[in-house]
Amino acid sequence: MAMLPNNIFLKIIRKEIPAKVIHEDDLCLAFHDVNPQAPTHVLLIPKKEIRTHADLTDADAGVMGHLHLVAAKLAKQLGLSAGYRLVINNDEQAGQTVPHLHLHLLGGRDMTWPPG
Ligand code: DGP
Repeated sequence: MAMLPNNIFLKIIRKEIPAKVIHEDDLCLAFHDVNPQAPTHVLLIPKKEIRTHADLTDADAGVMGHLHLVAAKLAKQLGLSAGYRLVINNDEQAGQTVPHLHLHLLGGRDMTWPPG
């Protein structure tokens, strides 16, 4: 892990900076977003270094499926029975600010569509 770049999520994976972690396993980590956009706003990240959604390869099918299953379990645990939204911002034009692939799990309020 020592050779990995120092983006903020890699530091969280390496426990170099704190986060409110609510799930961790061999493949992923989930923690509360520091700047929540909904009453519940959790980020799910693969431990594997993947910069953007567009960088996914066939080898990542398992970890991406796993992230979705964990998101569904966490949504239940967090009481989001009325609904929730999963968002992946891919690269600059979509608003990705941290260069490590992440799922936003948002819930606890009504949401509009289309998104802004
Ligand atoms: P995105 O814009 O899709 O790249 O989302 C990045 C999210 O990461 C954004 O909602 C704020 C969150 N974030 C940035 N830095 C930190 C941090 O140090 N800790 C936590 N918990 N969240 C962070």
